[in-house]
Amino acid sequence: MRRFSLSSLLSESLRGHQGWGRQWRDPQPKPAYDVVIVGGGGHGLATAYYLATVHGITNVAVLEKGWIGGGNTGRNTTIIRSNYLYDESAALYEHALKLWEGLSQELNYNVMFSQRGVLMLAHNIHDVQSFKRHVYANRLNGIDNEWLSKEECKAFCPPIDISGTLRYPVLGGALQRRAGTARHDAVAWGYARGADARGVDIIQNCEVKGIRRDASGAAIGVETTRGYIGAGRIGVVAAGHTSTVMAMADVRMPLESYPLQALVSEPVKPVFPCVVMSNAVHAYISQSDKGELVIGAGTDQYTSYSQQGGLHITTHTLDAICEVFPQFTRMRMLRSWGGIVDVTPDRSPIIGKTPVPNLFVNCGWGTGGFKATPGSGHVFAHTLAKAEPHPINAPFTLDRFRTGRLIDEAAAAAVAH
Ligand code: FAD
Ligand code: PYC
Repeated sequence: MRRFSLSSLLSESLRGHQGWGRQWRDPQPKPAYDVVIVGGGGHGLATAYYLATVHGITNVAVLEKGWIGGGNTGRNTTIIRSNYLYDESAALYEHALKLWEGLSQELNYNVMFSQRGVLMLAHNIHDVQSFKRHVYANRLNGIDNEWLSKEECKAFCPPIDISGTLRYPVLGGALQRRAGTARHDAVAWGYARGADARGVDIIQNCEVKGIRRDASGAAIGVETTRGYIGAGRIGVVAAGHTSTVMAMADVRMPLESYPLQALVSEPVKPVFPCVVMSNAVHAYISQSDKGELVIGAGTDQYTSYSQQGGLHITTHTLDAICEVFPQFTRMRMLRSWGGIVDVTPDRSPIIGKTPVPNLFVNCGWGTGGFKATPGSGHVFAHTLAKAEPHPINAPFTLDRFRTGRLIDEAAAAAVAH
C-alpha cells in the first residue's frame, strides 16, 4: 500500500484540481465513458436519451451486439396499458403511459401511439372477479379502467362473438380506453436519434463479453468484441440475456429466459378497432395500420435462448383466436417470429443497484416490457445518474424476493405469463 504525507496529498489534490497528474494518481485511467449501457433495445436507448435530456449526461455509450431494436423491442405485439393491480406496478406503468402520450412530440418522431383501447375479456366467474378487482384498484390510483357488459363489449368491438355458444362464452370485459399500441421500431429509432443528436455514442455489432472489476470489486469497464471500454457506471439492459451478462460480474439473477412468439396475418381492410386480450383462451389480437392482424402467442414451456419457439404454441394460439373470432378462420398467416424474454419469479421487473459497485440492472420485464419503455428508461436514467433509485422504481429491487412483496402481480399480466 502506498503511503502519503499530508503535503504530498495536498499537492496531489491540487494537481487533480488543475486537471493534470490524474493519470499518475488514479489506479485506473479515466473511463472512456461516464455511463455504458449494455443493450440497444428500447429500454437501453430510452435510458441514454433521458440521461442526456434530463440529467445532462452525454458521455454515454450504448453497446448493442446486433442492431438497435433487433431484440424484443422489434419483435413484440406493441400492447401498451397500465391496468396493473398493485400500487407499485400501477405507478410504474402509468408513468410510462403518460410519457407515451407525449412521446411523438418529445422525440419529434412519429411513434404512432394509438390509444384505441385494450379490452380484456372475461370468460368465467374468476375472470369477472379478478378484472373487477383490477378496475377498482386502478380507479383508486387514478387510472382509467371500466367494466363492460358483454353487450357493451360487442358494441366496442363488433367482431366479438357474444352468442354464448363458445366453449368459453364472453361474460364481459375490462376496458382501458387510454391503452393501445405503437410502432415498435419507431420507438427504438426515435430514442436513438434523440440520444445521438445529444452526443451519445450508439455502437452496433459490439457484444459485451466480460465485465472488468478493480481490486475492490467495483465494475470499471466492459470487454467487447471491439475491445475494452472503460465506464464510470454500467447499466445492463439486455432482455433475455441479462443472466449471462450479469454472470460476467459474478452476479446470479433470479431470472429464466423463454422464447415468446407472435405472428401476423395477411393484410386486410380495417376490421378490428381495438386490442382484445383473452387470458382464459390464451389469445390476444389487434390490427396494424398496414392491415395485418397482429396475434401474440404464449411462452414456450421450457427455458431456451432460441428465437424460435415451438410450433405447437402458435398452433394453440391460432386455435384460440379462431375460437373467439370464427370469422378469421379462413385468413392466412403471413409470418411468425420469436423473441427471448427474461422472467422473474413475481413477473415484475428488477430496476436498480446490484451488489457490485457501479453496476446497475434493468431486466425481468418478461412478456410485458414494451409498454414500459419510456417510463423504464426515464427511471433507470435517474438511477444511473444519481446512483439512487427514482421513487417509482425504488420498490423493484433485487432484494425484494426475500419478502415476496409483489408476488401476486402476475394476475394483472398478459396472457403469456
Ligand atoms: P430488447 O429490445 O430485447 O433489447 C435488449 C438488447 O440487448 C437486444 O437488442 C440484444 O441484442 C442486446 N444484448 C443482449 N446481450 C448483449 C450483449 N452481451 N452485448 C450487447 N448487447 C446485448 N411487451 C408489451 O408491453 N406488450 C406486448 O404486446 C408485448 N408483446 C411481446 C411479444 C413478443 C413476441 C415478445 C418477444 C415480447 C413481447 N413483449 C411485449 C415484451 C417486450 O417486447 C419486452 O419486454 C421489451 O421489448 C424489452 O425491451 P428491452 O429494450 O429491454 O429489450
Ligand atoms: O403485456 O400487454 C402485455 C402483453 C400482451 C402481449 C404480450 N404482452
